[in-house]
Amino acid sequence: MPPYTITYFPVRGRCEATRMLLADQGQTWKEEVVTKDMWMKGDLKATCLYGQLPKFTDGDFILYQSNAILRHLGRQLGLYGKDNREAALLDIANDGVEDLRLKYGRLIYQNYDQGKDDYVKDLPNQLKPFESLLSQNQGGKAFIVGDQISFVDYNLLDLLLNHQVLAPGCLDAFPLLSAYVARLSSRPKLKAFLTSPQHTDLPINGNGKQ
Ligand code: GTB
Repeated sequence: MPPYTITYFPVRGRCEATRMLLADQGQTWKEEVVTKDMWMKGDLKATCLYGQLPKFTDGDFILYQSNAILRHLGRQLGLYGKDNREAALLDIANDGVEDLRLKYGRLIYQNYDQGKDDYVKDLPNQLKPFESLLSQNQGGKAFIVGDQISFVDYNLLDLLLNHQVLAPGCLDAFPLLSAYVARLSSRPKLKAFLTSPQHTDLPINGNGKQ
C-alpha cells in the first residue's frame, strides 16, 4: 500500500503539481476521486478542515492546503533546497506561483469570457518575475533555485503548462522559461507521467474552461 493518498475532484487543479512531484520522485500514491455529486452531499466537506479539497494523507497524517502538501513532501523527500537560504528563496518563488495561480483561478472560475483578453495581455508582466528568478540561478540553466529540483519546480511547471494551454505561445518571449519547461518535462519519470492517461485524460479545471 502506498503511504500517500490524494482525495480530490477529478481534475488536475490544485493537485497536479503534487502528482508530478510524486511521479518524478518515483513514489506511488492512491487517488480517492470525489465527484461533484458526492461532494454536494456535504458529509466529506463537513470533515475537511477548511471545507475544501485537496485532502492528502501520508500514512495516518492528514494534511489540507495544496501548498502545505507540497512543502511537506518537499521536506520529506529532500526537495526544499540545500540550506535555509535556498529554502527562503524557494518560499519566495512558491508564494509568487501561488499569487499567479489565484489570478488564474479567478479568471477560469469567475471571469473567463470577459476577462481572458486582458489577462493574456497582462501575462508577460506576470511571467517576467519567473524569468528573472531563473536568470539569477546559473544563467537559467538549472532549476528555479539551486542545483537540485524542488517542490516549487513542480508547482511552477504545472502553472506554466496550464498557461501554455490558455495562451499558446505565451512563453515565446521568455527563452529561459521556455527551455525550463522543455527541460523539466523531458525528465524521464515526469515525461512518462505527463504523457500518461492519468494526466492527459484529466481536465485542468472543474468547469471545462482552460
Ligand atoms: N487554499 C486551498 C488549497 O490550496 O488547497 C484552496 C482549495 C480549493 O480552492 N478547493 C476547491 C474546493 O474544495 C477545489 S479547487 N471547492 C469546493 C468547495 O469549496 O466547496 C478548484 C476546483 C473547483 C471545482 C472543481 N470541480 O467542480 O470539479 C474542481 C476544482
